[in-house]
Amino acid sequence: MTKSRSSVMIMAISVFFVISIAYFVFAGDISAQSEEKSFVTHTGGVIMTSGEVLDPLYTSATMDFDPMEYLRTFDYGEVSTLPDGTTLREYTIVAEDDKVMEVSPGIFYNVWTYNGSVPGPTIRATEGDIIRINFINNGSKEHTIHFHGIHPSEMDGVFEPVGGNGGQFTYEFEAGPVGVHPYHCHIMPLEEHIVHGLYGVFIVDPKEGRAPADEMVMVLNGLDTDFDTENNFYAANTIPFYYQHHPIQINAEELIRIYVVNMVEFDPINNFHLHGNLYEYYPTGTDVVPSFYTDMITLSQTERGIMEFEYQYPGNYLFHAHKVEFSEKGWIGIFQVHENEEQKIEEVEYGR
Ligand SMILES: [Cu+2]
Repeated sequence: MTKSRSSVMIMAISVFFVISIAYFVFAGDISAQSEEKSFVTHTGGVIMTSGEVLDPLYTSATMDFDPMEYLRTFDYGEVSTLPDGTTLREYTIVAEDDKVMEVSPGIFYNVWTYNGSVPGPTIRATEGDIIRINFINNGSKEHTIHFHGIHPSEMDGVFEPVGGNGGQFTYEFEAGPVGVHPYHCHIMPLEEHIVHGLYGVFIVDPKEGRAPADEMVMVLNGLDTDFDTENNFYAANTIPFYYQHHPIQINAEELIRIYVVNMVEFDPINNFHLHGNLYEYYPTGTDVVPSFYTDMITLSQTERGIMEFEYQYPGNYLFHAHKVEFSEKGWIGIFQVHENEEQKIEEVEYGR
């Protein structure tokens, strides 16, 4: 009895020592997984991982594109006044097609970019302003910028391909009509040039403006990371699940305005469902009076509009594609609604 008990003890102690030694011997290898490593992509490029392959949560420090910054950034251009008093807004947009981005842990994707990001900058002007885009193509292929909206044929970015390695073209036109419009490359094969990321948002504000609001831009996009003309990931603003891991902070009793543009290719539809609320919807944003009050819109390719809503109750609310496959592959986010402090003060004073 005593003998077998002591042999069990000896065995237990031995096992403990073996595990401890194994830990000290192999611990270096385990921690090495979170260090930077070089990777060979399917196209033969050698790149470094961010070292975040064990952590699916992204932060702006570990990637080139910050969806939280993109969300509320509007580019009004270099502003000057023409002799006739018209406002001129000048932009420089550089296209490139050799960047690689880690779009999901361990998934590297060759992005084609306007000004180094997908989507490109959100260009914003007031109806009647003159837009001048100095376009430089530093890519290896021909690219253009095709704006949706009203402009002359030669400014349409279709029949004037701009050559790579420094080709230039100046697009100039009057901003209009009022609304939210996409812009994208229009070189064939079009699908390829769009899916890799050459697109962005162009907002034309009405001269009288819209009501003050917490404004944001959401581009609904898909990522075909294995080039089989089917999307493997979906997102609002490029990084799958980003706004679920990093909820968008908003206030209750405050007007929220979202400029939403669907740039998903391959799948015929996309949609936008909001939880715990409904929104006023302005298709294409061309009117200042909403067309519907709903919690669900369906959008085909480049279909877009403006959503407006206010939350009544604080808390966390999902927004996502109700095409559930898309939300399960990344197109999902959370609004974290905070109590509006001003509103709270008014409520305390009320009834005294
Ligand atoms: Cu292109």
